[in-house]
Amino acid sequence: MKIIKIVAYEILASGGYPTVEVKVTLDTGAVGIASVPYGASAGSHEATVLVDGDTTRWNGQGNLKAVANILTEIYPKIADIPAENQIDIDTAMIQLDGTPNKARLGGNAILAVSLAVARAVANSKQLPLYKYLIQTYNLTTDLTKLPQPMVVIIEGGKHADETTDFQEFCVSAKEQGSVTENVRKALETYHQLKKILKEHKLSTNGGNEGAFAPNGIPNNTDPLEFVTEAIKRAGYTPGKELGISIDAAASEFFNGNYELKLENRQFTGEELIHYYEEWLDKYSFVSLEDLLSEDDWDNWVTLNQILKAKGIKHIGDDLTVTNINRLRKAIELDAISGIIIKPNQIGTLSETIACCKIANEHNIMTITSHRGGGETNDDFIADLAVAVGSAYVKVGPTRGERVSKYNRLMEIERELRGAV
Ligand code: 2PG
Ligand code: MG
Repeated sequence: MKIIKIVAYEILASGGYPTVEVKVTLDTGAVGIASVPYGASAGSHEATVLVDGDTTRWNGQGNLKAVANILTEIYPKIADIPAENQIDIDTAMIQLDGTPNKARLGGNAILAVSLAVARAVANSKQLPLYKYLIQTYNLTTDLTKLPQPMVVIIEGGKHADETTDFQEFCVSAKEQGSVTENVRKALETYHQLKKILKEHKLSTNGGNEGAFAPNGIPNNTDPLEFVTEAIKRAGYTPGKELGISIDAAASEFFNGNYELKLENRQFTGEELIHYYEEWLDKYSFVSLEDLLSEDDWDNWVTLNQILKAKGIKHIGDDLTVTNINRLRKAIELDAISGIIIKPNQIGTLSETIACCKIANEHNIMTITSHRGGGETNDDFIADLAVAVGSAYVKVGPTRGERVSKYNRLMEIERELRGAV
């Protein structure tokens, strides 16, 4: 299959700034369209989101340079590579960029092309995207176990103003079972949470990811009480059907020390670990993500031993940034038991899947995740999560660009179970 046309342009992401969308046409007539998100609390080791810096438009956040790079540099470079040779296409783009973090052409430019090519070929072969990914990357995924919902229901940090220092409190499915049923249980919990927040005279306004961002909350621990209570009021038992996950996004409140502004407290890494330890037997945790800053390796290792003993998954996000080198280091040090997967942290589909493969080989749980800064309605990550066998998909509970991911996951479940 040959790529005969690539069109690239800016579209609007959920954060109100542009992002890149790409439309690839093959000589078979098949078309693939993909767009890429951007983070609000992006780690410093992530691939670059190339923005224009031209303050006369979009406050400098335009994506015209990335678009131009696709049309003038990337397309000519990959035009003669067969479209089904996804790894070759991704490798060619990585080499063309020539920087370690895709700073020259932009991770946004490269990833949009990478995903759109994959989708075009899947369409051409008339395969569901997840099946095409499984085939292309020789994945040995057990499709009887689908990724389960990890639903962000309270958000703070960089995702909302005047609320918690920690970025996300999630309700996570604990049982394998049906994705559709588990999405329902998690969302029933979300609706109960609204009532509980109101009872506590807290606002139920939404944050970036469509979760509640309660203004005026006095500390970072109350959300754990509220989510526990919401699970119960929805008719479930914390730790049985549903559990709690946190993403502290600690790099965002680390400035040499860890500063919890809401509580007016400063901690060293060791002190912060003690702060967290007090929670561990009190709440039904499934996983804890980025409780420490992105380069605080020693404390990550200490915390991993503590969480391992409690059977709680310890998840790297800004620590690992979907990067095989950082994942390998984390595995060697025994710093994590799970990893967040976000294609735009690394910038090509092939590198993303390589990272998932290494994680799977080392028994590191994968959680495929949306982005908090600006998402699009593209539901690629749902197919990706299914293809690589992620344990969870982490997405917000409301807003079209979030629910599109759960809807695709449920559609895949219906397809696989023969209900469509
Ligand atoms: C995270 C993500 C998504 P952001 O830290 O896990 O929830 O946030 O995209 O802002 O980095
Ligand atoms: Mg995170």
